[in-house]
Amino acid sequence: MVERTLVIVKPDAVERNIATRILSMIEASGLRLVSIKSLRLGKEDAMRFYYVHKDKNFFDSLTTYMSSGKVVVGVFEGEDAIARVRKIMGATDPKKAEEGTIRKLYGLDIEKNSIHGSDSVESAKFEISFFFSEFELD
Ligand code: IDP
Ligand code: MG
Repeated sequence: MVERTLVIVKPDAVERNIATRILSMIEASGLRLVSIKSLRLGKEDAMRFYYVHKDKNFFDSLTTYMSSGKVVVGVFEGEDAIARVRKIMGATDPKKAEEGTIRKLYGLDIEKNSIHGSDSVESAKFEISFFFSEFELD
């Protein structure tokens, strides 16, 4: 199925000037970059975005971190885009991520793991519309 997925290059990676290097790895896999922008989330925005994790013990730290600096958000499209991006990202904890994945290469720790990618069709829909309006998604 042709899908769209939302990617966030997280503050740790933007700060180290490796945002486009990371996005290039996804483009190189054949997925099409539909839309892209750079912005800084407020704490409240980050809390809304990560609402599913509101009861986790890392929620406060995660949302503080995600609002600590600029992020680059992008939408990628292609056959099975959601799973393909998750595969290129690697496991949540960089220490457990496969060789050659973005998190293995660039992630600093389980929180500052350089990239977010949607995990389902439903979350992709919510996450894409969180950041992008219809006229940015042609
Ligand atoms: P995912 O990003 O691989 O889908 P999730 O479990 O959805 O992982 O967690 C969302 C984000 O929350 C992670 O990418 C990471 O930044 C942070 N996170 C997840 N687990 C932990 C943890 O145990 N400690 C600190 N931060 C965490
Ligand atoms: Mg997740």
